Amino acid sequence: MLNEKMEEALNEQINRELYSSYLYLAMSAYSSSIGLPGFSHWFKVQVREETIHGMKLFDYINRQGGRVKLKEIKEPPMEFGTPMEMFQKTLQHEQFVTRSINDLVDLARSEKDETTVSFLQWYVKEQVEEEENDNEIIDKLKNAGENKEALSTLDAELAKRLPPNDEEESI
Ligand code: OFO
Repeated sequence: MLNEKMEEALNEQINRELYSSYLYLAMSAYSSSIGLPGFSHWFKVQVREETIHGMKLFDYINRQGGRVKLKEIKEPPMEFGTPMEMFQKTLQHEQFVTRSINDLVDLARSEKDETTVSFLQWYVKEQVEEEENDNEIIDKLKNAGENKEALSTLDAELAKRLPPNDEEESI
C-alpha cells in the first residue's frame, strides 16, 4: 500500500524518467544532424532504457493499488554543442536523477514504507551503471581530443550498443 505522499513522489519520478527519455531522443536527433549515427543509435537505446525506468514505476504504483498520474513532459533542448558537451550534459542529468532517487529512498524510509525502499534498490544500482556509462564515454572523448578518426572509431563503437533485455523490463 502506498500513502499519498509516496504515490505523488513516485508519480513525479515517472515524469522525470519520461523526460529523460525525451531528452535522449532529442540528443539522438542532434547526433544524427551532426553526422554521428553511432551516437544517435546509442541515445536511441537510452530512450528505451528510460521508458523502462518509467514503466517499472508505472507498474509498481498500479500493483500497490495506487493511482498513476501522468503529467506534462517539458520540451527538451534541440542543440547540445560538441559531443563532449553533450555527454557532460548527459552525466549532469543522470546525477540529477541519482539525487532524485536518493530523495525517494529517504522519503520511503521516513514514511516507514519498506516495500518501496526495497523496490527502489533497483534504481539505486541502475544509477551507478548510468553514471558509469557516461563517465566511460567522456573518458573516450577526452582521449579522442580533436582527432576526427578517433571520433569516428568511437561512433562505430557506440553503434554496437545492444537494446535492453526483457529481464530489465520486468519488476
Ligand atoms: Fe537514466 O536513468 Fe532513468 O532517468
